Amino acid sequence: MEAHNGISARIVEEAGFQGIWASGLAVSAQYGVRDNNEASWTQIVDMLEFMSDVTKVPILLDGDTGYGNFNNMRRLVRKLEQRGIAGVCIEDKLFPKSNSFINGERQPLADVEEFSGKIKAGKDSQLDDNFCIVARVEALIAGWDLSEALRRAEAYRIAGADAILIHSKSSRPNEILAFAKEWAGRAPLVIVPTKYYSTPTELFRTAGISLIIWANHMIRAAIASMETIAREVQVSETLVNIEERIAPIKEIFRLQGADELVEAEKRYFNNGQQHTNAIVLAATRGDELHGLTLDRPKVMVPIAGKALLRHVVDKFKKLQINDISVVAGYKAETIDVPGINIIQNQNYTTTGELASLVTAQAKFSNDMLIVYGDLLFRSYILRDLLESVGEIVAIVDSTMKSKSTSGSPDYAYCSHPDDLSLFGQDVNLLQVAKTKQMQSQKSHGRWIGMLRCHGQGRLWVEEALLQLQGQPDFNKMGLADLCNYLITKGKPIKVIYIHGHWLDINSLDDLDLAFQLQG
Ligand code: SPV
Ligand code: MG
Repeated sequence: MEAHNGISARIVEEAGFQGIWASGLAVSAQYGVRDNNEASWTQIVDMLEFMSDVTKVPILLDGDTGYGNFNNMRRLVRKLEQRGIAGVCIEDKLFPKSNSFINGERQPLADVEEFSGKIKAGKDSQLDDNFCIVARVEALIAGWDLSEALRRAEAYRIAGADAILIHSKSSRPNEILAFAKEWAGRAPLVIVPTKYYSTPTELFRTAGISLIIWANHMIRAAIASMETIAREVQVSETLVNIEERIAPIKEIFRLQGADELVEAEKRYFNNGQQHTNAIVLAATRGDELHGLTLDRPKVMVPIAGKALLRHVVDKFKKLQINDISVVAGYKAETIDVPGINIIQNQNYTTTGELASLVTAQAKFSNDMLIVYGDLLFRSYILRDLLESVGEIVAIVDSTMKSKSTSGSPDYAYCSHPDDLSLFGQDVNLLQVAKTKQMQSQKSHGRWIGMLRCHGQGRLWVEEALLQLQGQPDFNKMGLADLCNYLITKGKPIKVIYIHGHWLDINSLDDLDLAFQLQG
């Protein structure tokens, strides 16, 4: 089957064809030029390289007349072999050739001796024994009779041609069948039934034809489709009528092998680490913001002219975290922040943070951030977290200066207080508790609602969620419960201490503070 570029070659191979015809007509046409050697031979070979890169089946180049004399032929064969092309077909006409279906009978044929020399030169140049040279006999096209066609075919066979392509422009197969009969299997026969297409293929099988080339049908299919679609969109000025009739974008990605690149990135990019993704919990209304959250969730409340969630998402994007999933619940449909993947917790009225986290489980990765959606923070906090080592790492504010009078803060009890003399030592989280503020002085700070799970950390979280889901109060549980469970199971959670520069938004007072922080 004909193909004329990388993607058509891939399509042909996928359809199950055992070989590809790199048609001179079709490759010229996709360049927008005539089939008269207007594209240079190196431009043809460049295209073949793309075709060969994306396929495994043999490609037979329609090499026209070999692009010159025996010397050009030698160089062509070497270049084709270097690009993994299986063979070349050359026709006994003169350079620059014309397509056989345009005034074929007016086209002069090559001198038999000269053309035989070209075949011999090609065969002598090939390094791979399997490389094929097909000699194409144009005698019937140019108005000569069967005996001239046979005389030429025999000369080319003796010169070393691996197969003979006998071409015909008749709408009946008679002259091809007559040739095949006389030829009597002296070498494999190849035909191009473009004009005598109504002949049953079985007839060619019984006549001993070895190979049929469907020579131009991919380019014609593409042209017909492109003409229809182009005209329709131009006239209708809309895509709505054509969308269902054309290949979806994801089909292009599939044919291009986009998935392979994603896999390769995991292996080779970013020191072999997977990219970091973020899961943002944003299902609650934020009752304490009163009228501000009547028709939108807390994360959509504007701060300094921008929805709270947009501040969070911008921080992620600034640090190249582009895979961001937001678990939404209350008024989920009002979340219109670009570049995020929204996951719905349908049961947000009766469930808590861990239930929301479970809805995002398909997005878990070996390097993921889990954060509250109502956090404002300076970028360096996120950067420090991304540079941290440890399976699970939590950010704790040891100053507690940003403590909110509203909400229910998560106080952190750690293995060591924030002490400069400890610099470089590991600090582990021992417990997170929603303590009354009076007692909070005994804690080591506030956990800000930001976790990074890395490597094993993901598995630990998955296991913990599985276990906790079996408990009757699972629907009430929050991230703090997850942390505490992990700690009791002996899974260390490392602590990075910070000193302010963040805020969670729970009340109208927090909004005022938010202006100061962002400002
Ligand atoms: C081609 O496909 O370019 C061919 C076959 O040479 S034909 O157009 O039938 O001559
Ligand atoms: Mg051709």
